[in-house]
Amino acid sequence: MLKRISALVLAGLTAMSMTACGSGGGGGGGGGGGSITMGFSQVGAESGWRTANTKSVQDSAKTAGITLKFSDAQQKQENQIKAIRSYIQQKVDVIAFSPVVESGWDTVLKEAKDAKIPVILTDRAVDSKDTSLYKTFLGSDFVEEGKKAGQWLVNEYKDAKDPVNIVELQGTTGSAPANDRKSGFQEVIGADPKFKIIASQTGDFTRAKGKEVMEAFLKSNPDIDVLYAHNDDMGLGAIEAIEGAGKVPGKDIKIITVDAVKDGMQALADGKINFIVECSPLLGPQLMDLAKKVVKGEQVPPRVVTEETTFTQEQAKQVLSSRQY
Ligand code: GYE
Repeated sequence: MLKRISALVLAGLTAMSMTACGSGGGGGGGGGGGSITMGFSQVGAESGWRTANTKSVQDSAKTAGITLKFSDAQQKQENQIKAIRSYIQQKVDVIAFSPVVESGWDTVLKEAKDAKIPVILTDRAVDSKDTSLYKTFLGSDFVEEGKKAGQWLVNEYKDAKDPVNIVELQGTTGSAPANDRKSGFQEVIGADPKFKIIASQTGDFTRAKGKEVMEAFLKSNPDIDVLYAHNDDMGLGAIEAIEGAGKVPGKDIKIITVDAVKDGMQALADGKINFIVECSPLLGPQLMDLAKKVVKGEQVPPRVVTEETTFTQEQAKQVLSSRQY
């Protein structure tokens, strides 16, 4: 008798969880009893931005009651592909990921689509022609960020007649933020031939690589006026290299970075960085809202752009104490 009752209860529960997951066209089975399971493949832990982003995703999943399966790809696409395949196998309800590079995703995204598991891109974009492979893309407009960096420079040097020698520390090769921050910046400064990018190389978005590459730049280019670093961490590494070479960051070499994480903002307030373009890592709450909607089968906008600002040294001093990340 007892056995029969528990068998019935079990059957009932299974049916419940199947309807709960089946209703959204999700994988089904991942989150029982109506709760959602999200598989999230993170890029890595390369920067202060990334750490804040991971925390935002984990905290907001908890708040939203979403079960999170999290994996760190250590900046390797093959690890992300493996993680996504394992989420497909585990039949999670929704997959979210931040693609380390833009290209090479069609096959695995097709596998998710065939398994009827909705995919959300967060933070970085893919270059897939078939936009039906994902439901939406939540994140910053990186071209716009590059343009803002360029506009500050154009304004700063508006009266200068001499050439302005710029070195650029690019983000991870092939990543959307590296591609777009470069092209947005170039578009703006390209209008005036006095702006010259005399060296440009990847620093992989890390402090250590930023320092190493800046040391090499300093050795081969005695006359650097400006450093444009695609994130704060590379800029902070470069500051160490500049100081090591006996120059004053922010004065001898003007520095523009992107992100506005606490350490970057501190260096800006201290006068070592001249201008920071904000890129918000706090994508978690919006990501969870979008996940709930796509699992329910609701329509979501194909692109959700994060709102962002810029900071001068004076502005950094004012907001530093209230910075969340
Ligand atoms: O700017 C950088 C991080 O994809 C926007 O990745 C993100 C970038 C961010 O490593 O610090």
